[in-house]
Amino acid sequence: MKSGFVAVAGRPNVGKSTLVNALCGGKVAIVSDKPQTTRRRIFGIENGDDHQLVLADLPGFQRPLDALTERMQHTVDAAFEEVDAVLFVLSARERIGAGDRFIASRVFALGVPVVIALNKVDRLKASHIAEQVTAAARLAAGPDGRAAGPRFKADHPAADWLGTFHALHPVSAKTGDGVEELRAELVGLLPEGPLYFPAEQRTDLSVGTQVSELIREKALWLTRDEVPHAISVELEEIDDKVVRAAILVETESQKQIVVGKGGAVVKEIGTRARPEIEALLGNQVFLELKVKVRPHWRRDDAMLERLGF
Ligand SMILES: Nc1nc2c(ncn2[C@@H]2O[C@H](COP(=O)(O)OP(=O)(O)O)[C@@H](O)[C@H]2O)c(=O)[nH]1
Ligand SMILES: [Mg+2]
Repeated sequence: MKSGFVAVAGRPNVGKSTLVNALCGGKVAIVSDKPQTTRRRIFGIENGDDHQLVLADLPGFQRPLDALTERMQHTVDAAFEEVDAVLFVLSARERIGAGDRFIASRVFALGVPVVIALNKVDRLKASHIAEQVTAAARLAAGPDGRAAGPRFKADHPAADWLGTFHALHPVSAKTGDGVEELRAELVGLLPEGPLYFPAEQRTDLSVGTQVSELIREKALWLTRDEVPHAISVELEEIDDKVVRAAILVETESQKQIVVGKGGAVVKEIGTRARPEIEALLGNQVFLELKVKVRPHWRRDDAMLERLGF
């Protein structure tokens, strides 16, 4: 049995969560076009006959601005302490630049193999993909052109690895192109080990947290500017018939946006979330959503504890 943990690193919006879902063969992490969609560490678990691959989807590296982002950054630092490999995700659709180099400097210093996934190659010209592969490979070299010095745990199965990154895979998390090969690559890096989670489990999040996250995902897609950052979801009741949840925002004007004209926005959030919640729970539910103002919840330690951060 091979088993182990792979941390997923990369700039916001490069498709880390989408890729974790694709690698796990089902939705474990919510996805949106807004930064800071991923607020907590989520394990996506992929089980094979001979392996268990645990992917840690993470908030992006960021400068802490408030109690929430400070907790998020602490989660990221802790997650990188004990991993067997890192999956470093880049977007082929954007210029590979300073933000990627900053993350490269962190992941190449960890001393574990780094697999680069060049994501979003769907509908891109082959010549453009080739250029981006070259730019991605260059990330492994320091400013003086020398390799960015990986240190290796001597007893690691890939200890004879000589390059600066272990492998580079062009993929599309959206279409699934290249995902199978990437999964095999990651599994190949895992050491012999036990089952860390029951073999039928696909994530470590509780059902309640998964439900809250699905509601938050729909709210993120339907709002913009500063509103997505201010949204959190608190589950108030869940049983086999009813799900009651509060969408928390920080100000009265944000509340108006999330409620919408005549309640249209919050109604749409419910309409989009309910089928996915029902699929998760395996039965039909009555979904009741309220929008509540909780000033400064992002700075409120007691509130953050309640929300599970
Ligand atoms: N075209 C394309 N879009 C993608 C792909 N993977 C992710 N996306 C989109 O990129 C955005 C950010 O995705 P997400 O997984 O939340 O990124 P994260 O912040 O790195 O976790 C979403 O709008 C996704 O639908 C891909 O392979 N191709
Ligand atoms: Mg994410």
